[in-house]
Amino acid sequence: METVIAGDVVDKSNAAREQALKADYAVLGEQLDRRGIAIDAILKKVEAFGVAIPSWGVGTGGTRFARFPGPGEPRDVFDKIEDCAVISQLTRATPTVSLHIPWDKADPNRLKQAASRFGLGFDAMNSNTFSDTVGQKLSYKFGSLSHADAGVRRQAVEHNLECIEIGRTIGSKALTVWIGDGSNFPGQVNFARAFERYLEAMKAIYAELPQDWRLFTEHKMYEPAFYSTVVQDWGTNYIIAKELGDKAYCLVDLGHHAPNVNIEMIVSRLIQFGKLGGFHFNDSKYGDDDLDAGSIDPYRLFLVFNELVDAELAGAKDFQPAHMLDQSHNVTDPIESLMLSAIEVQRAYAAALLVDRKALEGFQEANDALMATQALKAAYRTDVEPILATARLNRGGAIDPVSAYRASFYRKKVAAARPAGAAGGGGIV
Ligand code: LRH
Ligand code: MN
Ligand code: MN
Repeated sequence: METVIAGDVVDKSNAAREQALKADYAVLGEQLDRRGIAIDAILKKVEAFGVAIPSWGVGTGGTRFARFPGPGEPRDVFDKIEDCAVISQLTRATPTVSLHIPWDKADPNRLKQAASRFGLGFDAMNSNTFSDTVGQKLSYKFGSLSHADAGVRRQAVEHNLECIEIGRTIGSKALTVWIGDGSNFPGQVNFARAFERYLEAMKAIYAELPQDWRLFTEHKMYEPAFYSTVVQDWGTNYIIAKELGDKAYCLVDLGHHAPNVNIEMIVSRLIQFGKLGGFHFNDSKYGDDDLDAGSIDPYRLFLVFNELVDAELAGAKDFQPAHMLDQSHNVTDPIESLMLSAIEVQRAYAAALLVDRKALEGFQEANDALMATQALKAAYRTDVEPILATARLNRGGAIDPVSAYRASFYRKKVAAARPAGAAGGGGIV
């Protein structure tokens, strides 16, 4: 397997940190032991944990107002895969890439080859019927899968089938459908009819889904439509998954809800009824901000993972959520941001594994609200960094991925080969 960052750069970076890490791991091990937790068991679970990198995340994003390209941005999907390989090599937490079509359209066999060179696989395929591409016959300006015109709907269905076809060749096992369909004015669309048309179109896509695939539908409250959106919330999303069938699940993008919505509770409901498909992890303060995971509200991320671990330990039915990031980086090097985001997601998982669930249940039964919430806080407050860093080290990654990355001068090197401003795909969504 090929690596992008020279082995001696990682080794040198690790050598300077390994002794301190060993000591920190031993101290944490002792602390956890006193709480009846075997640190090595947690380490094993963390080592097995993975989150997918969105191909569109490795380029500099932008806002509605401007995009400020950074040096050495990926020119095409093959450069994006190489950047993802860097993230994977240093964090050992991101074994897969999630592609977006047509942004990442290329010969599927070449895509597969490019990824397997670095030991990478592919997570869910993403279709795009929220923007028009060059040469496209009909426009999505007024919608796609719910469009009033059957011809547009057919075109959008065909596009999704093409995504499945590409995915089949490259070894993906899921399709994520997010549409921008909706309206900007009261009266612009008939809510029920638009949803009916959407369901009919989705049924046509579902009918072509391979046996071992899953279909994820992603809800979002608003944007680009600012009055109404066809798939606006988890309730509508649940209806969709129920209407379509057993292979259909809901995808939760953390940034797609109204402010203050209790997302961890949505997660719990979807798990309980066997319809949680996966996540787009990111963070936000106001809307779909696509900020780095855990950068604004790390406790919320922990609470989401508290639900996931609860389900994992309880052996919940049909429970194999896809973990994916979905972020846009405007002021940081996307590789650095994505490495730290993957680690934040892993951190939330590790901390959630430390919750004393038996004690928590006892406090809940006894209506001891204070102690119940402290049971969560005790886990959340534990600094699990020595576990995360040891997991990286054991698997050949970097104890401190950002330092190793900076020491490699990767960005400077690729900037010489990748001309400025040539980046494609991944805009303001
Ligand atoms: C929509 C979204 C969806 C898209 C991605 C680029 O806001 O979250 O997942 O595919 O952004
Ligand atoms: Mn998303
Ligand atoms: Mn989004």
